Amino acid sequence: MREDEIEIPNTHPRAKSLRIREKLIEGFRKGLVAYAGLIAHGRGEAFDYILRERTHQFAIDAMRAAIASFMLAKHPVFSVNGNVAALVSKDYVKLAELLNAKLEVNLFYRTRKRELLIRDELVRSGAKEVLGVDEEYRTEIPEIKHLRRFVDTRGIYIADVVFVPLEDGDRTSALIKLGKKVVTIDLNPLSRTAQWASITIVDNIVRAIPKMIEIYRDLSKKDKEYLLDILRNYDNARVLSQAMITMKKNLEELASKGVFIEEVKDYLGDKI
Ligand code: PTJ
Repeated sequence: MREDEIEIPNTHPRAKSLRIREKLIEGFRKGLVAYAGLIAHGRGEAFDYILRERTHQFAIDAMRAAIASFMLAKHPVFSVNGNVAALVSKDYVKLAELLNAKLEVNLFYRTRKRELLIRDELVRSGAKEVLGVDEEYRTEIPEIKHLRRFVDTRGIYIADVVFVPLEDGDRTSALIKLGKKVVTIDLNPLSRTAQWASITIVDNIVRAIPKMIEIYRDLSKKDKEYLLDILRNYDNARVLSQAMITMKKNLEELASKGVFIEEVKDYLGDKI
């Protein structure tokens, strides 16, 4: 057990969220997660709170469009960063395998050490091949200014559909400008990535990836026309609007009650 690790009793009202946080801290301790990854997680938690930590219909619609896109793609690639490796490594590898997608380590705060640690984590999670770590296949996307411009010639470089969960805005817009389809997961519908992406899944990655595996199992029984139909009817701007409206509604509902946590109400009794 880590020196600062806490035991989270099942009865703790926020046990689920605390366990996810512990996973990320553990990933940080192992060297997978960047310092900024901890900050990014906190931002995600805040938005998830407003979503009441549930997967909403708008996220499911986006997941269906994402799976349809990956199934129809010629070169689907799943990008992996520190947070993704720490939180959902096993399911992410599994989903990539089901969809015949390549896995590529691609870091914002790139160090050789983290690249290799993340590759090892993916291999431990069942990955047979991990791109993005082999200098021989490294090339640059000049449209991207920071370290994420280095991509694998067998991966993101030739990809037609790229999965970049928990991503920064610059690379998303650059990939879009290069004509690639970009799928993201981002709890913040206002982020530049969420706004630029072709398909934005506004949900916690921890809930979204297992749900996407479930959706794949359903869509794998459908024909090509059915998948194309999902994409013809998909509108990312509508999905983003629905996410923001849901957040607004949740806040309005909670605000109308003032104190909404039952325990607090019980404690304060007639003082409120
Ligand atoms: O591992 P690296 O070096 O590639 O760096 C990864 C981070 C995440 C640090 C880097 O990509 C970064 O700085 O990202 P941003 O710009 O902070 O964006 C991350 C987005 O993910 C934010 O909009 C968060 O709200 C969102 N987010 C954080 N945790 C989750 C999440 N979305 C879904 N599920 C989460 N668990």
